[in-house]
Amino acid sequence: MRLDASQPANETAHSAKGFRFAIVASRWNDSLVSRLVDGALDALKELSADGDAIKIYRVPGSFEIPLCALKAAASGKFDAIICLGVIIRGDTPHFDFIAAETSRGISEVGLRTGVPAMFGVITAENVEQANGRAGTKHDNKGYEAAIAAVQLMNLYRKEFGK
Ligand code: RBF
Repeated sequence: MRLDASQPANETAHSAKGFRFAIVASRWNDSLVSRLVDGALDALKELSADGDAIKIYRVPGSFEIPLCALKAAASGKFDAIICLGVIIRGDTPHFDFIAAETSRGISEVGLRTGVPAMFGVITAENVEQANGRAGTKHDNKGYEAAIAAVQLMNLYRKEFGK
């Protein structure tokens, strides 16, 4: 399924207005991660997020994303946490450990705090593959993660009041 800012699944226009966002992004593979951050910012702007509603936290690598995301979620300052990173397999077995812990940790943030934590971490075999997922709009996992965050927050607010 493709996530589209202009045509949400339930045909109600989703807005980011009034919601507060933390973006937690890793510095490892910085040139690619910065494109994910830009993609997320573009999406939030398109969905009318307030100018001062977005805070960006940079952490060393993807492995460090979950703890920073947990602290941001637990602070009560944000309605959603958008986690962005790039993990490239290359030829190291570290890939599997880092990728598994990062995804498990991000999932745990949402379940522990009730604050949606979006998985915008690219796990790729090589730089070319990662490049293709850090393009523009729907070819950018940061853009897609931000759209998904706004859809979720609107869903939760409508159905559960928060
Ligand atoms: N962090 C990433 O975000 N992406 C990577 O592709 C990545 N590859 C790594 C490969 C090795 C061999 C090591 C030791 C670390 C790597 N890291 C990577 C950094 C990791 O997420 C973390 O910041 C460091 O291990 C410090 O805890």
